[in-house]
Amino acid sequence: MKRILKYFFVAFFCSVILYACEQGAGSKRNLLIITDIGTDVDDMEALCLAAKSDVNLIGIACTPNHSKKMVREASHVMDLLNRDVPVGTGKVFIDSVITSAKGSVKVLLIAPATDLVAAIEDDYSVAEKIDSIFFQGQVFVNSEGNLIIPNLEAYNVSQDYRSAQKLFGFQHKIPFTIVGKYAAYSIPIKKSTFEKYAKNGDPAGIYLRDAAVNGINNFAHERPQVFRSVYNVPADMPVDSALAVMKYISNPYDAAVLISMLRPDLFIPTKVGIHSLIGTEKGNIGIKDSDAIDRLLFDLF
Ligand SMILES: [Ca+2]
Repeated sequence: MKRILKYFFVAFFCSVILYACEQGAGSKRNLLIITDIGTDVDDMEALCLAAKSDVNLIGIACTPNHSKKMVREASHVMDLLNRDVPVGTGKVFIDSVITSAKGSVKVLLIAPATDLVAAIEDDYSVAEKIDSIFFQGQVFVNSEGNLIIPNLEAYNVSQDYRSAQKLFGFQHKIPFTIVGKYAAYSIPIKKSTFEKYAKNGDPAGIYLRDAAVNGINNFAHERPQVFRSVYNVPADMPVDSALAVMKYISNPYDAAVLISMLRPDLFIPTKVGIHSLIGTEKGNIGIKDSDAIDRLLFDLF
C-alpha cells in the first residue's frame, strides 16, 4: 500500500511539473503580423508594440506584391529592437510560419488580405491553425445581424476586395475582431509622445519619432485636401502653420487592433455572433478606457 501511495505521489508531482512547464512554454500567444509597412508610422508602431509585448511573435509577413522594400523596413525595425523575428513576404512564407507554429496562431492583419487568402487557398491547414483574426478595417452587418461584410470604404478592403470577401467567408469558423477608424480617431497619438520616444535615446524610439514627423509632413504636403479634412484644418490656414501647432500627429489604426488583442479589457466590442466590432460605426468607438490606451502607447519607449 505504502509503495502504491509513493508511486501515486511521484506520478502526481511529475504531472504537476509537466503541466506547469507546458503552461509556461505555451502560455504566450503565437502571433503572425501581416503588414503593408511603408513610410507611414502606423504599421511601425504596431510592430514595435508587438515586439515589446508578451506575445510569441512568430513572423512578420509583408504584403502584397512581394515587396523587398517592405521586408527591409520591417527587418530594420526588428533589428533596432534587437528582436530576431522571421520577416518575409508572400503566401509561401505565411503558410510556413503558420503551419510550423507550435499550437494555434493569432493573425494581426493590418494590410490587404491578398497573401493570407492565397496561402489558405493553397493549403487549408493554414485556416485550421488560425484561432482568430484581428483586422484593421470597416465592415457592414447584414440585416439579420449575423454576418459581417467587408466595407469598401476601408483601405485594406478596397485594395483587394475579392480577397477580403474570400477571407470573410471563413467567419463561420474563425472569430474576427474588426477595429475600425472611429476607434483610431478617438485615441490619437500626441506629438509629445513621439518626442518622448526619442528622448531616452532608444534607436527604435528615435526611428519611430522620425517616421511620425516625416509621415505627417509628407501627408500634409502630398495630399493637402485629405490632410485638411482629416485634421479639420481651416481653409485659410497654411498647411505649414497647421503642422507647427498640431498636438496630435498620428491616428493609431494598426496599433489599436493589436491593443484590442493584448488588452481586450480596455474595449467594449459590439458582438455579431462570434465576432467583435470595435469603432466601425460613427458614434460607437467601442473603447472603455482611452486613458489606459494612451498610457500604454506613451510607455512604449
Ligand atoms: Ca497597415
